[in-house]
Amino acid sequence: MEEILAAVIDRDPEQKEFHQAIREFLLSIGPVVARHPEYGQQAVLARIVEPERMIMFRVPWMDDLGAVHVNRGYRVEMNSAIGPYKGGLRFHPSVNLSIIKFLAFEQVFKNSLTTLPLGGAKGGADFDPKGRTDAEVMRFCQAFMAELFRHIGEDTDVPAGDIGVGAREIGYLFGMYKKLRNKFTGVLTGKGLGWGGSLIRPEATGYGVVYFASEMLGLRGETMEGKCCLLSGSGNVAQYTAEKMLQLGGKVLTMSDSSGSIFDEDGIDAGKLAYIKELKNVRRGRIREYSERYPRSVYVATDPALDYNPLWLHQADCAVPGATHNEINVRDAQHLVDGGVRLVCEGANMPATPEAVAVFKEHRILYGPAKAVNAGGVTVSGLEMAQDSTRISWPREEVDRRLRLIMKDIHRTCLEAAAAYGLEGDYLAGANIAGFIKVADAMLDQGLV
Ligand code: NDP
Ligand code: 2IT
Repeated sequence: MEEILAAVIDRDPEQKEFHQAIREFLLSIGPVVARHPEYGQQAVLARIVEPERMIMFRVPWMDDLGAVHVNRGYRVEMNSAIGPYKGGLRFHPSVNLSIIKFLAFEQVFKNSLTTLPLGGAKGGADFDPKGRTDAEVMRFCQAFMAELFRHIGEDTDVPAGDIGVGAREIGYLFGMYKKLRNKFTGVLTGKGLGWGGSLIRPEATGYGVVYFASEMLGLRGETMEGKCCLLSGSGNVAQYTAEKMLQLGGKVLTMSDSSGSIFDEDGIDAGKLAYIKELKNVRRGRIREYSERYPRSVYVATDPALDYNPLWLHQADCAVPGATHNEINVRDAQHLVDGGVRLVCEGANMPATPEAVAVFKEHRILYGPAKAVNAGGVTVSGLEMAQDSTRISWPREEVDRRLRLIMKDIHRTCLEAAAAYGLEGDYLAGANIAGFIKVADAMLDQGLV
């Protein structure tokens, strides 16, 4: 394990997020490799940490004033052992190769857990959609797809949304792909309902988070009913996590964006959530406006000088980070423990630092890792692909039923895989082990390719 990690670091010394994801994964996988010498003989680990293909490209585009901008586009095709490459696209100024590689790596094992035939990939660009007009976003998406189209396809690589890529961007990307290829296929997921999208896909990640959390609570004879929850983010994942929590009788106290967070002691109810959806998805405004609309709530602006996030200071039963990676550090984790939180479910990818995860473990917090907890999004993407290829669309209830069954299955699989290695109740180890074994066995079956 140490040799593999050292080689990864040596090869790309600056890719900190990628190292973090690999380190966490290798810590869980040690006992599996010890029990399966064939993995070592066939260098499965050395192969699995190296992307099958990395594409980086120039994205030149023109803003509304006629100025030319140049962004960098990425697609990291990590592993196709169990299916075509699959994973989201992120448009955010922080995007770099390290972040895309960590996300692609996590996606491999997440997709493996879904029970569907999906390989792992991730892509995006260091483009900031914030403050851009629809016309500018359209031109950027078209320029991005003008290169990406030659690398993807419904049986090759199927991108979807992630941070900064939602229904609007998927529409523009799909339109350009269709024009260039002269083919109407399920090459992207998260499409509009009238043109090949699946019901429940917008809701899927957030709903899946709460289905998973409910399974965890269920083992202790508890439900979401009456639970107070801290949520971060106010995008796709956070909105639908909140919606399902409310439906199951939970109380949502906080949400945030990169500028700050709101705390509403009365709870963010269905009406207030509808306001947030309109604010974020239609007006593309800031969460600060919530506190102006609902003056009993409190807004706290992000302070870069603080080494903790005030959002995690509030007392609650559950916490769901739903914004971005490393948003919970060791201090935040301690604040959550001190505030009475007993369950942490990761909506975002790698939102807790390794030190924060150690705090959860030490205090025996029920901790659900991202690659299991947030797998509902890509699960319904897989169901969208199935519907596209058969040209049939399933009713809402059918997609939701399948999503719920798969989240239940992932929960059970994590526990069983952990128990098989004497790590009872360790969801993190279980997710890594179960996700890995399926991919590793497929790689062995298929030889050195
Ligand atoms: P959105 O773009 O819809 O929302 C992202 C939210 O997180 C926004 O509120 C945004 O605030 C906030 N945010 C983003 N970056 C930062 C940052 N650096 N610091 C503080 N806040 C930040 O994205 P999603 O909801 O789709 O994604 C959220 C997380 O969930 C990501 O980690 C993503 O990888 C993960 N995920 C998404 C899935 C999906 O299906 N969409 C599936 C599984 C995981 P602001 O508007 O100010 O930028
Ligand atoms: O991180 C993720 O799982 C996603 N952004 C969703 C990927 C997908 O292909 O639906």
